[in-house]
Amino acid sequence: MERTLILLKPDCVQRRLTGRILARFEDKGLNIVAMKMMNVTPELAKKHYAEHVEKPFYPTLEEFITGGPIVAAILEGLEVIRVVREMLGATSGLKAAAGTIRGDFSSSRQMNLVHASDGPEAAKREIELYFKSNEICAQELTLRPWLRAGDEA
Ligand code: FUP
Repeated sequence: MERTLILLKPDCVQRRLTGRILARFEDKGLNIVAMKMMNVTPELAKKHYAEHVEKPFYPTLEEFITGGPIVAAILEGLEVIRVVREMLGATSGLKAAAGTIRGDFSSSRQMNLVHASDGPEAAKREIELYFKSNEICAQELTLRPWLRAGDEA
């Protein structure tokens, strides 16, 4: 079982898409094991986007991600890191395939609604950046036997 960090970014919250987008992850059968609304500070933004801090687009990216509240959550499921990235689609909403979250709801490269960890190392680092261990509510859903077969781990 794998975990990934998602951020419903300020555009998602402002456009009142939070519920609809969380519903897509719930519909898929993923487990929400932690979730909170919060503000991203410039310090947190620089840690989160460490690989982009020196890039020309970083100042507007920081302005955007700190510009309003976000909803951070940890999703759990089999191969969840890849599954969630595929559900989001390509980084730019203009390039993301129809049927993906960005393809259906975004027409922007920056305002692409949702962040998701892009690999196991990023997931570990980002989960620790946004959540303390006592904020994670590990749980086994009662409908688990109806989501996948017992031998699917
Ligand atoms: P992703 O992994 O899909 O979130 O995308 P990246 O790590 O490549 O980029 C991180 C964020 O920077 C994206 F959400 C979009 C933003 N970005 C820009 O604003 N301008 C760019 O030219 C590239 C990325």
